Amino acid sequence: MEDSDIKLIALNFGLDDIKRISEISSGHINATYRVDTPAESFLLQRINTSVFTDPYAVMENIAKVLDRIPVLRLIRTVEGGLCYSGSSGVWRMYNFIENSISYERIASADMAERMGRALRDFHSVLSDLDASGLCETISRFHDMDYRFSEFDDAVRNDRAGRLSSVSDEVNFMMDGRKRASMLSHMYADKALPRRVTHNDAKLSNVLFDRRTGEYITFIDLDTVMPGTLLFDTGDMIRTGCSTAAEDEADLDEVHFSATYFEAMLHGYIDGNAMLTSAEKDLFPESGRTITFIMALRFLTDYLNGDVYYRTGYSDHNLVRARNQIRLIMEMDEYSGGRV
Ligand code: ADP
Ligand code: GN1
Ligand code: MG
Repeated sequence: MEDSDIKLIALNFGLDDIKRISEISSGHINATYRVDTPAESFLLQRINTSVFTDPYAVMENIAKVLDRIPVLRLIRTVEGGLCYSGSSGVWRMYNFIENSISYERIASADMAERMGRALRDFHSVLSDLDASGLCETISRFHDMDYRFSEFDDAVRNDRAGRLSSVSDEVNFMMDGRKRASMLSHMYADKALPRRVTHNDAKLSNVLFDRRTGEYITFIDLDTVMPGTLLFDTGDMIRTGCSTAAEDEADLDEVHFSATYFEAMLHGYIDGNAMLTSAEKDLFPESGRTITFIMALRFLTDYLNGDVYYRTGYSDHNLVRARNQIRLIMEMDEYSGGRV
């Protein structure tokens, strides 16, 4: 979008003296801009309304959660609303957290432990928020039966004519269905506690302090809703225990780091009073499950012709899917295939 369009949108949040606008393109879903004024900086985001079909419900959820996370603030519109809706879409604004940085890969065991603590503290601060007071912003988001039905549909229709080139990956998904569905079935059967969870708890959705390395906060709260905390530990393990970014094309770079895993788990469990033993026992499996669901979703999007995730080049979703499949294999090698 042109700077002049962004300036018009920012006016609705009371900003009329903008010095600089810079796009941040790391996320896969929303459009994000840093907006600098002489006094302070802001984060302006267009909510992807194809993905979040009820953006007002998303904003209501986020406002409830941010009541407990003071470092991240929603900037209200001049009319007092949680977002601005116009011909260019639905927009929201946060304070820009200065001296912060997000990462695609963990760089040390210390950092892995801090990631674990970031998730522990996020869960803990929301632990007494009533999950039934939050709406489900994307229905059946982590429901493996739903994800497989979308995958089956993509295979059946082969809309982009890509099926014949990915038969190994498709077979890997089909063969792994039963084990990958276990957690989602346990959650549906109420064998796991229903809690307020992030549901997109990947490493790049954590801001760290550039100067101290300490974590600042989880961001990207669009999918905060009821869930099992294993969906979050799973995403933390998926992104924090891989030695490569999620879209690293050189699969020889993709390994599961036992050192990061141990450090991350220590950070998450240390002083954590809310965990049941069933939850603790399933930590390793949660990493495998969420890595599997991502492989499935990336492959589904590849088969559908790249209609969901933002992609940077034509095989991007396939590279991501292959990367996640390799990570599952590496996890299995580490665990000896145990469930
Ligand atoms: P998406 O939903 O598309 O993933 P995110 O909300 O994760 O978008 O934001 C994209 C990136 O913008 C983040 O990875 C982070 O680097 C940066 N970012 C987001 N919110 C803030 C903030 N309040 N302050 C500073 N940087 C932010
Ligand atoms: C998307 O918005 P972003 O980039 O943080 C996706 C997640 C996936 C992730 C994979 C709403 O997250 O579910 O885990 O990409 N978000 C949505 O990197 O689908
Ligand atoms: Mg994000």
